[in-house]
Amino acid sequence: MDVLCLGESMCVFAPATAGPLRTAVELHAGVAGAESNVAVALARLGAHAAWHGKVGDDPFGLRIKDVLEEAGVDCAGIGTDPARPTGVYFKDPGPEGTVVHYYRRGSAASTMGPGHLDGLEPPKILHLSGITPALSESCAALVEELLVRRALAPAVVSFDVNYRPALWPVEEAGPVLARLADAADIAFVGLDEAQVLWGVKTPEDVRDRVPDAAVLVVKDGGNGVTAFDGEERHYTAAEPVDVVEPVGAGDAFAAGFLYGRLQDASVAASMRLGHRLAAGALQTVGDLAPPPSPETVRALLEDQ
Ligand code: KDG
Repeated sequence: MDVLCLGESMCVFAPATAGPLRTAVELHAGVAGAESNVAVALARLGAHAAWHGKVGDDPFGLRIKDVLEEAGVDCAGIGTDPARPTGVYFKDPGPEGTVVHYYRRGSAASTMGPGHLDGLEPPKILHLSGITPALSESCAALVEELLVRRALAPAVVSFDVNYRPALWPVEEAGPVLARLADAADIAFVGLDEAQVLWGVKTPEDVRDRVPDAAVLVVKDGGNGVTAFDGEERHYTAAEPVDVVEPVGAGDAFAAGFLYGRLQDASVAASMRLGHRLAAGALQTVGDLAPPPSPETVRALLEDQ
C-alpha cells in the first residue's frame, strides 16, 4: 500500500443553481471528505491509495463507496455501522462566501477509535487530518494513537491541519493542532488557518510554532507555498488561475506533494506537482479535477 488515508467522508448537497440554500429547489449531490479527496487524487495519479473510514448502512454510505471505488481507491477498509448514519453537509452560498452546515454529530465515522487500524500492514504513507480529532473523543484518541504513538508504524505520517471552525473553537483546536502537526513527518497548513489558530503572520512564524515536523508545508493561496525541510527552506510560486471554487485545492496539493515523495522527487519538485493539482481543483466546481497527463507529471517531478 502506498498511501492509506483515514477520516470521515460525507455526502454534500449544494444549490444546483445560483442562490441561497433557503430558497433552493434543486440540490446537487456529491461526495466530500478531505482525506478521501487525497485518496482519489492519488489513485487517479496511479498510486495504490486506500481510504479507511466508517459509513452508515444507508444510501449515502453506499454512494461514498461507489464514488471512491469508481475513482480507483482501495475501499476494503470501509466499515459500516448499522446503528449510525453517514454524515452529510450542505453548502449555503452567500454574499460573504459559502457557509457550511454539517449534520455529522454522532455519525458512523465519529465512532472510530483506538485500534481501528489494528492488524493492517503498514503503508508507505499514512495520511490524516485535523478534522478527525474534532469529530469525537474516540476519534481524537485514534489520531493520537496513529500520529503521536505511531501504532501502525508507517514509514511516513502526513498530517493536514485542516482547521474547521464549525467543528471546534480556536482556543481548543489551536494547541491540539500545533502538537499534532509537530508530531508529523510531513505537515501541511494554510497560512490563513495558521493565522487564525496561532496568531502568526509569516511562514517563518509557523515554523517557530511547528518546529519538529520533519517537513512543514505552509500554503499561502495565490502567493505560493513555502516548505521547511530540516534546515532548508523552499519556495514555489502558485500557478496563476481563475478561481472557480477553492474547496478541495488543499487536498489536491497534498496529494500531488505526497505522490512526488512516493516517486522520490525532491521537496521542490513535489511542490510543483502539488501546485498543478491544486490549480486543477481551483478551476472546477467539484473538489477535484482530472489529473494531469503522465508526461506532465513526469516533467513536473524532474529537477530543473
Ligand atoms: O477539504 C475539503 C473538505 O473540507 C470537504 O470535502 C469536506 O471533509 C470535509 C470537511 O470535514 O469539512
